[in-house]
Amino acid sequence: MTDSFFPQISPVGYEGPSSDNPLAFRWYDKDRLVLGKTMEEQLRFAVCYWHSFNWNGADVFGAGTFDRPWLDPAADPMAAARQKMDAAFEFFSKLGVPYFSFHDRDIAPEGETFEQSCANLDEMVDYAATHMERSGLEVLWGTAQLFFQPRYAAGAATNPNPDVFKHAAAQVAHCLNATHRLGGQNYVLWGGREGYEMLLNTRMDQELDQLGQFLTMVVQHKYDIGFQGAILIEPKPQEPTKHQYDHDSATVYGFLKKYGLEDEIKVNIEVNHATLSGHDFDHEVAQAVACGIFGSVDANRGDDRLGWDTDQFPNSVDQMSLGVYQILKGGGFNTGGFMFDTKLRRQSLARDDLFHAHVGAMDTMAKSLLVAAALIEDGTLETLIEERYAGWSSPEGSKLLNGEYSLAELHQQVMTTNIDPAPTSGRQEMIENLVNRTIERIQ
Ligand code: XUL
Ligand code: CO
Repeated sequence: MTDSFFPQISPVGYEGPSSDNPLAFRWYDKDRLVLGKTMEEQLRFAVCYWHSFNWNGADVFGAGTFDRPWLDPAADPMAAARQKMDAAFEFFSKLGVPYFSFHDRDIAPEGETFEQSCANLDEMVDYAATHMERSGLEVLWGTAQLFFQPRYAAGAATNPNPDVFKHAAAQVAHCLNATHRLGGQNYVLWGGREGYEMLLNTRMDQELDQLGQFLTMVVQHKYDIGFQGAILIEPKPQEPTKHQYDHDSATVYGFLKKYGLEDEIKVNIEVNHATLSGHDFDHEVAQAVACGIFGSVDANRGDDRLGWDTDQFPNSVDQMSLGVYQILKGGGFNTGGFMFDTKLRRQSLARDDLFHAHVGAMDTMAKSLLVAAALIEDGTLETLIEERYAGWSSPEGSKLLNGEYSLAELHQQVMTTNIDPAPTSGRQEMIENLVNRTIERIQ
């Protein structure tokens, strides 16, 4: 183990809403009961390894700004990977999150050959296992990084070259094994380049079949090795490619149905990917719940003025509580959780900035949980919905839904009985006021 990377920071504790301590939780009280579970069990927070420890602050216009000694290109790659892991576990433990998530290439460097890359990963998985044993941290999800290396420039599973497909399959097999070995709760596939830059050089039907076959093999492998976690696709409409096949939850559901995978794969919804696809976060959750494929959440937001994936820390209770409300209505998390796929701003280069960012994000999500739970306990929204849809619970409503009428029979019925329904109020402003009052009232 290397020396402390965050020597000035003590473990972050809960001090309540009146605390002025910037490095204390004001809302995240992990043992507080909310709807019958502790906040820790409801929220299932995870920190991501990549933006927090494997990114030096470089962007497309400028060099790295962060102090991350293990990213020094002159360092021995495996020694640097261990130093990075020591710092990461110090951070996870002091912050007090129960989970972390990783890409294979975040925790271990790629070697000269595939075999060497696998050996590096296995060695670092052993090292992670000792850190996890000591700290009690667990893996929310693992994932293979199938988008950085130039071989994946035209996609991984959807590459025009079958050898790239093979390479990606081998990498996923090894990473799924590693995730299994660390007791991961889920395995995620974000199709970083599974899409196209231009249609004129793309055989779309072929690429979709490749992706369907690839995912079928991933599911088969999960059963072969006895992995108990969920397989999740992370929808995103574009960036880095012009168009990505896993556009949003509805598109993913249609794709899963086409390849017979709808009972095997769920979605990992990212808040800003929802925004980029033209939806609200709560819409994406409700859509996934409606299709029975809700899995987990990447809780990072975008910026209203910027059209790309800024991966900012969530800081709006107004926005997040609506998403958490849909999650709770859908029964809450099972294997999923709130993962911070979040990036510091490039100028946030003090070591404690990483703590300030996560403390604020966890408090935002914790307060959003309290708001969503209060809306459920209050029951007004559910009552309004019951009343709004009451007609569908009547015998006539059931007959309609069960297909007991034909279009011609309904034509005849409306003609003879002159059904002439009047519109009723949707109560939108009243409902918006109720949400605002609930946010004000929370303590
Ligand atoms: C990219 C993104 C990824 C996935 C994991 O937009 O969200 O970090 O979460 O590959
Ligand atoms: Co993500």
